Order: sequence, then structure tokens, then C-alpha cells
Amino acid sequence: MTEPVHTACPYCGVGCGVVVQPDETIKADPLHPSNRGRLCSKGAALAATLDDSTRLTVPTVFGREADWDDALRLVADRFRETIAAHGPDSVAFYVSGQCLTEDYYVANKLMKGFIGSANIDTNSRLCMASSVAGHVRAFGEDVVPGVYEDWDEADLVVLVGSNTAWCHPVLHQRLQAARSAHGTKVVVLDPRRTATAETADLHIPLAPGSDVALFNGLLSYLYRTGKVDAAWIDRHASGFADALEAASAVTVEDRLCLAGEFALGQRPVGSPSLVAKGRSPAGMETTIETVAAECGVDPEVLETFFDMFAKTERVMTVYSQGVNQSSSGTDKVNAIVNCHLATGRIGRPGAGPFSVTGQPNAMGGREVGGLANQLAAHMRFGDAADRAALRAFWKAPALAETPGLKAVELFDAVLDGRIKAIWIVATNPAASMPRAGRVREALAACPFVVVSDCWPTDTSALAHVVLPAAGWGEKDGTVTNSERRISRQRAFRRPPGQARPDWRQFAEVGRLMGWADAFAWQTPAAVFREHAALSGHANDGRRVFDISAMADVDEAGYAAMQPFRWPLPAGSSSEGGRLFAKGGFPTSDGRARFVPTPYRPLPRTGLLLNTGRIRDQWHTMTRTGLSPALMSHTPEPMLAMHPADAAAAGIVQGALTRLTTAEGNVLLRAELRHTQRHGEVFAPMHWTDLFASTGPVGRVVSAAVDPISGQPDLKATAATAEPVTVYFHGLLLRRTGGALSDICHWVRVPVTEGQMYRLAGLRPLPVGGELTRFASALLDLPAGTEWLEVSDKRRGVLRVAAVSDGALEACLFLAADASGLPNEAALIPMLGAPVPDATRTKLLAGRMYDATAAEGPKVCACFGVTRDAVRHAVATHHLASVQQIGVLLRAGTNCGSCIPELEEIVRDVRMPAG
Ligand SMILES: Nc1nc2c(c(=O)[nH]1)N[C@H]1C(S)=C(S)[C@@H](COP(=O)(O)OP(=O)(O)OC[C@H]3O[C@@H](n4cnc5c(=O)[nH]c(N)nc54)[C@H](O)[C@@H]3O)O[C@H]1N2
Ligand SMILES: Nc1nc2c(c(=O)[nH]1)N[C@H]1C(S)=C(S)[C@@H](COP(=O)(O)OP(=O)(O)OC[C@H]3O[C@@H](n4cnc5c(=O)[nH]c(N)nc54)[C@H](O)[C@@H]3O)O[C@H]1N2
Ligand code: SF4
Ligand SMILES: [Mo]
Repeated sequence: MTEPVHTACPYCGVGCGVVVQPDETIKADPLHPSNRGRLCSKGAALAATLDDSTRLTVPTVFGREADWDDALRLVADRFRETIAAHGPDSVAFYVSGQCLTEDYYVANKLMKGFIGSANIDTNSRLCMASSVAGHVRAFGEDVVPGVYEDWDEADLVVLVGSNTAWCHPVLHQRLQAARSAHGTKVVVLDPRRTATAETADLHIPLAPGSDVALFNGLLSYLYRTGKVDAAWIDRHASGFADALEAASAVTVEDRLCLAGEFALGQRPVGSPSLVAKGRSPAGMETTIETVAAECGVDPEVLETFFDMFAKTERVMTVYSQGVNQSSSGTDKVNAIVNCHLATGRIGRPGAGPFSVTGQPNAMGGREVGGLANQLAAHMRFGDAADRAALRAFWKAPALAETPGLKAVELFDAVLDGRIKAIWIVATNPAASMPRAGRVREALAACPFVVVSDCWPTDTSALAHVVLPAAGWGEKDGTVTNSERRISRQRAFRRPPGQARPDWRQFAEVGRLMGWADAFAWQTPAAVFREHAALSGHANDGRRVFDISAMADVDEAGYAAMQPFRWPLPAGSSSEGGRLFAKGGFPTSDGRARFVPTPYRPLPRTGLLLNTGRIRDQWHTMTRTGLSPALMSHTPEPMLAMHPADAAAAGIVQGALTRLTTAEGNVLLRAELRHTQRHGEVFAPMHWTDLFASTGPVGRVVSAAVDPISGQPDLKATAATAEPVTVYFHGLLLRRTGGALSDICHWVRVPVTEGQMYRLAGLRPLPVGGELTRFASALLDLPAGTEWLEVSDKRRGVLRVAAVSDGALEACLFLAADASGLPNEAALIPMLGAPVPDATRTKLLAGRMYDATAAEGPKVCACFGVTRDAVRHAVATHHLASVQQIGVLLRAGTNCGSCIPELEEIVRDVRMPAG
């Protein structure tokens, strides 16, 4: 590489452009319309993930290295044999919103067009399925009406179940800039007081799962206060009366009562006239108080929000996993959309519902029909004309006629033997699926499991065939972000070893299965051209998704392609913009649909486990877990609990805590926080078997799904928590990585020169020779390494330092209580460094406990500034702003991801006690 390469960040759906310099330093792209020069902590640390040392580089078949031809021939043969013996529905693909559009297109074509089954589903089922279903119900097609400029132009932004400060940081920064420029108001609806809520004008800590009640209440309020735009509804939508009726029944009792008043047949129908004539359906009054009680919030706060929404024309409602990942996720989406349709606030500058996408290509995957219930190019299973058009376009011998199994059902079908061969690509379901233990059982029982990934994972550990995939920076293709903007990802380095792009793997298997012509592409540009042509095929304005203007793009054009927003039909020269302000919905009559969303409260017993993300980790940590800087923000899997719940369970700050659900249990460190509601705990989704002994929290998350979208509710599992007896505490540093055996509880933290493991003994420390064996298993030293030991059995203390070629190779400290362990921050730099005798003695004498070196979690990952250092500086220098912190400590001056936390510290430190 001699010239800078413009590409897109591989993490979240904001879709930021980055520029990679010839020396592989990575900076924000100042010209990319999605980020205009901004980046977050994860984007800023991308270079650290380019280390090849732990990558998968060679295909393996039944644990042995194989060449690509043999591996792919085996895959093709086993799929063909399974289909011949048991039919096309006996095989499946499980793919990912982290596939590029070209990868995704080829996988979907192979399964739905040629194998003849729709058993291809994707991790987008866990992520976007409720938004997809909600969009289809309301608009007729899965379309996000708004654009990023709306974030600049809105006067009110309502963030529902969306921790944008951590999960869509660059959009969050854009919103903060808009607030400074013209005072945009921000309201956050989230049961937790998140970093996002900290920065908002109003935070409504609603009860989990109560969003439908809240937005139903809002619809009813808009109606009562005369804010409904009857003229717009009359022209562009239908079903208002039914939606209003359902919205007006807040509780079960109210619903029963309403059912009596609106006997079937007597319902007010033809919504617009109902509103136009000003008829108020009797008995349908919902009060602020009833809604507030249902949502567990202060009625005054709720009214403030309803009033703000009612009065503000430029209002945008942004939502993500607090909405989608819910057993009422699709209704949550439609309850939100109903309020925007009712006011005609859609597709106008600064106004509309806005589903932010999670993964870099969540949107692209939906364009190619990656979900089991979709066809390619937004065509539908339920439409015979669409099926005929697709069959003809692909010359498909066996186009699937009906939807396939959705993720949770799909893995159930693997477990019960209906599915006998599965190919998993760019996703780690053994960690990220709910009931992950059951998914592991399913994969262990499955006769043939293929996994394509860049790194070893909990899932690849269960595969018969592991295919090394070319990753970010090593492959070419396109991704689509939250605002329908298609950007190029460009290769700037060679894949390590024999790693190959996913689309090539699928295309080769398609050819080997006998469909040489249909899978003959030689370049990703050729795949993209076919995808673009299909989007315009038999379309004539029936489907909004149309990028047929790109159907003839040549290799040079594809190489130079600039980011553009769809729709971009053949003949159009300007990119897509806001949609639906003047109607024109892709339904049979061009009208949007109001959808009645009767409220279904969550069943509640004990604690409710909410799971989600932390600022600096990405999902199952295969990439972000490589960066010590990103690890420093939250180095250990934790369980956030309200102090009162903790006290009731006898759990103290920092206690190792067992969280138990119907699915099993995991061990997490308790973090007592007033930001949690009573009765609700939160755990991050990120840790896996490779990072902690109890593995992913997904093992204990239930798999209740939304009845319409099939998306699992990952935010509400009934749970109990209890403290765990810890017999000893330990700290291990070593050069080698990997999982430890299960002799104690451990959490692995990558550090600059190796790995650090925090240990907790769940059984008493062994004695005598057993103790030596125990220590040696942990140290994992090459034979013959010198090893010095100091032990004080009476105090239950063991200290070991192993030196190789004069440098510290490993060290282990065990103590009866945590205060007997050395300071981590002082120890970490010693790993791999030369250790003079004096230091060794000091180490073993235990004189490494210097409290002044105490570090603690880092708030600014870019400059390694700890939370304590910021608190100290704010207090002693009387700092009043984030800017002042930046001047003194540099924190917050690079990517800006920590700004919400810095603001929180300023507020916290400067707030008078009480
Ligand atoms: N740092 C980081 N950023 C990421 C990712 C990552 O792994 N790490 N992943 C990306 C992906 S794929 C996705 S999908 C997005 C997800 O982005 P977000 O949706 O913002 O992230 P989550 O933490 O999953 O959940 C959001 C919030 O929903 C709240 N919530 C839970 N239950 C309810 C409820 O009943 N009602 C409401 N209103 N809120 C509720 C939770 O408390 C949580 O704060 O992030 C993307 N960005
Ligand atoms: N409890 C709980 N569980 C959740 C969630 C939650 O909030 N709570 N959120 C859900 C959501 S929204 C999502 S999106 C999922 C994410 O869950 P996963 O998709 O399982 O998580 P990732 O770690 O992103 O997995 C992506 C995998 O693809 C690999 N990879 C990266 N690039 C490539 C490539 O180009 N080719 C190939 N073949 N492999 C590649 C990575 O190494 C990694 O192993 O998790 C879901 N699970
Ligand atoms: S906000 Fe951060 S993670 Fe998301 S695309 Fe931009 S740089 Fe990447
Ligand atoms: Mo996601």
C-alpha cells in the first residue's frame, strides 16, 4: 500500500469512514458524510486489531489442517448428501450483519434460490428483526424514512432503549454538536440511567417492557390535545381508530372494559373521519396517571415529555435494542411509528421514527434478504409475482416458496435433528444467542458444522470444518449504514495465511454443488452489479429499495465508488433522501398503516436481568478484546445492581456474585449503582469462554421471542443473585494466553506484553504437592523455566515469579484476601521486562502494594486516563468542564467517547453532598 485507503469502520451501524495510511495508522475520514472527521474509541483503536498472531490462517477439517479445495469439496459434498437424503430443509446457514453485502448476497442466493430452502437466518434476528417487522407492518417495506441530517435539524430527539453515547458514539457526538448549536432537547427512555441518560435533558427510567404502554399513552394524549394531523392521515394512512382504541386500553382491566364497549362491528372504523368529525370514543380516555403507574414513572415527568412531544414539530424518535430485543418488540416499534404517523411527522426535516442499526451491515443484510422470512431485494415470500420475478432473474432451479426457521427455532431444529448440517459465518452464536448452552448442545449434536471466522471462538470450537475468513481491511465490498448509505469497504492489507473472503467461499461451494453459471463471479464488483440489477428488476416503483443506477458500475467505478444513499433507481442522478413526507408508501394503496398495539406487560418475578453493551467492547470481543487500551474501561464482567437489592441479597460492592436463571448460572462482580432501578440488574453481553471461566451471560438469558418478529427478548430474564464464598484471591500474569482449566474462577485481561488473569478460589487452596501442581498449571511455563517461590501457608499467601532470559515470564500471587495482592498497575509493565534481582526480591517480598500507584478503570481509552485521576483533578483544580479536563489531562480530546462520563464526573464531584 503506497496511497491512503478510504474505507469504513467495521463496527457499528453509524458507518463512519476511515482513512488508513500506508503505515496502517487509522484516522477518521473528514470527507465521509456519516462522520465528517469524527471517530469513537473503538474506531480510534482499530489498528490494534490488525495483529495477525491469533488469527485463523488455514482451513481445518475434523481438527486437521486441510487445503481449501479439500475443505470446500467436503462442505459441498456433505450439504449435497444431506439434502439428497433428508431434503433441502435439513440444512441451514446462520450468517451475520457483519458480512459484507456481497458475502450476504451470495449466501442468500445459494440457500434460497438453489438449495431451495429458506433456512438462512442471521444474527440480525437478535438485533433488527422487530424493526424490520414493524417497518413492514407500517410502511409495507423495511425502510428507514429519515437521514442523518435529521439529527442536526431536530428540535427534540427521543432516544428509546438506545445507549447512543456508547453504542452509536459518533451520532451521539453529532447530537451534542446540534445541542450546542441550537439547543436540541434530548429525552432518554431507558430503565437504566446510562451514559446517554446522563447527558439528556430528561431521563425517564421506565419499567422494562413498558414502552408500548408509554407510546400508547402518548398517542392517546396527542389525540386528546388536538395534535393529530387529520388531513395528513386522511390522505396518507389508514387504521387510526383501531390503533387509538388499542392505545387507550392501558391495563388488562381497561382492555376488558373496552372490549365490552366496543363490541365487534360497532368499532369506529375509517379513522380519519373519526378524527375529522372530532368524535371522541367514549370510555377510551387514558390518563397520564394510569400510564405513569403502568410504566412505573412519575406522572409529572411523563406529562412533561408528552407535552414536549406534542408541541415539537421537529421530533425524532430513535430506538434500538431496548425496543427491538423484546417479547413485544414489533409492537414497540409500531407504537412509536403510530405517534409519528398520527402527527404526520415523518420524512420531514428533523422529524420521524429512526431505527438505528447495530452492525456495520445490518441494513445491507436486509437488502439482500438475509433473514429467513425475506427474499432478496425487499421482495416478499407472500407475493407470487415477487417469487416469479426472482426465480426468473436468478434462473433459480428451486426457489424457496415459504419462509425458513428463525434463529431460535433454527438452533432448536439443530438440537432435535431436523437440521443436520449448518454453516455459520461471521457470528458467534455459542456466545451471543440466548440459551447459549442449548446452542452449544445443538452444535455438539449436529452431524456437520462449518464455521467461517477470522479468529477462534466459542463456536469454532464446536465445528467440524473451520474456514479462515479474510477480515476487515483484507477484503472488498460494500456495507449500508443506518441512514441507507452504502459505503465501500476496501482492502489495504493481505489476509494472513490462506484466509479468504466469505463470498468466495460460498461461490465456490455453489459451483461445486453443480451451479457453475449462477456462481461464476470473479470479483465482488460483479456480485454487487447483480445485486443492484436485481433491485431494479420487476420493480417499477413497487419497492423503495432500488439501486439499479449502479447495475452497470465497472471495476474502476466500483473501486472509486463514493458513499451514496438509496434509493438510487436507474436514471436518477441524485442520492436518496428523506422518504414518505408526502406519503407514497410501498403498500397496495400507497397508504401507511396504523397498527393496533395492545399492551402486554412483562411477567415479573424476582430480579430482572437486562443485558447489553459497554463502551469499549464489541460483542464477543474477538477484536476489541485484543486491545489492552479498550480493555481498561471495564476489565471484568460485572453485574450492575441497585444497592438496596444487593443489601437484600447480602451482596457487597465488588463481591463475586452468582446470577441464576432457569437456564443456569454465571459468576459476575457486583457493581452497586444507583443508576439501576430496584429489582433490575444489568450484565454486559461480551465475555466468552475465551475471556472468563463462566463464559458468556448468554448462557443464562432466556429465549422468549416476539411473536411477530421472532426476535428474542435479551433484556428481561427472571433471575436471582447471591454472594459466592471466595476462599482465596489471585493474580496471574503470563506471556501465554488462552483459557485456564476450571480449577478456579478466572477472568483474562490482555495486557501489553501478555495476559493478566484475575483469580478467585471457589474451593480452599490445595496444600503441599497439590499446591505446586496447581501453581504450575496456572503458570503454563516452558519446561526448565526458573521459578522462585515464597509462601506463607499460615496466611494463605503464595508468591511465584518465573524468569526466563532475565525477563519476567510469569508471576502468580495468591492471598486469603484481595488486599494481599500486589497492585496490578505496578505489576503489568514488569511482564516481559528485565527483572533485576532487587526487583525480584521486592516482588516476592510482596512490596508491590504501593497505593499511590493505584490505577483503577480507565475512563479515557485513548490517553489511558483513569477515572480516579479525573476525579482527583476535578476536585483539586476545581475544574468545571470537560474542556478544562482536556487541557489538563488530555482525556476526551481525541475520539470523545468518554465525554459523557467526564461530564458525569464533573457533575458528581462538584455536586454538594445530600
Ligand atoms: N460499544 C459498543 N457499541 C455497539 C455494539 C457493541 O457491541 N459495543 N454493538 C452494536 C450493535 S450490533 C447494536 S445492536 C447496537 C445496540 O445499541 P443499544 O441498543 O444502544 O445497546 P444495548 O446496550 O443493547 O441496549 C440499549 C438499552 O436498552 C435498555 N433497555 C432494556 N430494556 C428496555 C426496555 O424495556 N425499554 C427501554 N426503553 N429500554 C430498555 C438497556 O438498559 C440499554 O441501556 O450497538 C452497536 N454498537
Ligand atoms: N445477552 C445478549 N445477547 C446478545 C445481545 C444482547 O444485547 N444481549 N445482542 C445481540 C445482537 S444485537 C447482536 S448483533 C449479536 C452479535 O453477536 P455475534 O455476531 O455473535 O458477535 P460478534 O462477536 O460480533 O461475532 C462476529 C464474529 O465474526 C467474526 N468476523 C469478523 N469479521 C468477519 C468476516 O469478515 N468474516 C467472517 N467469516 N467472520 C468475521 C468475528 O471474529 C466474530 O467471531 O449479539 C446478540 N446477542
Ligand atoms: S461510531 Fe465508532 S464504532 Fe461506530 S462506525 Fe463510527 S467509529 Fe466505528
Ligand atoms: Mo446488533
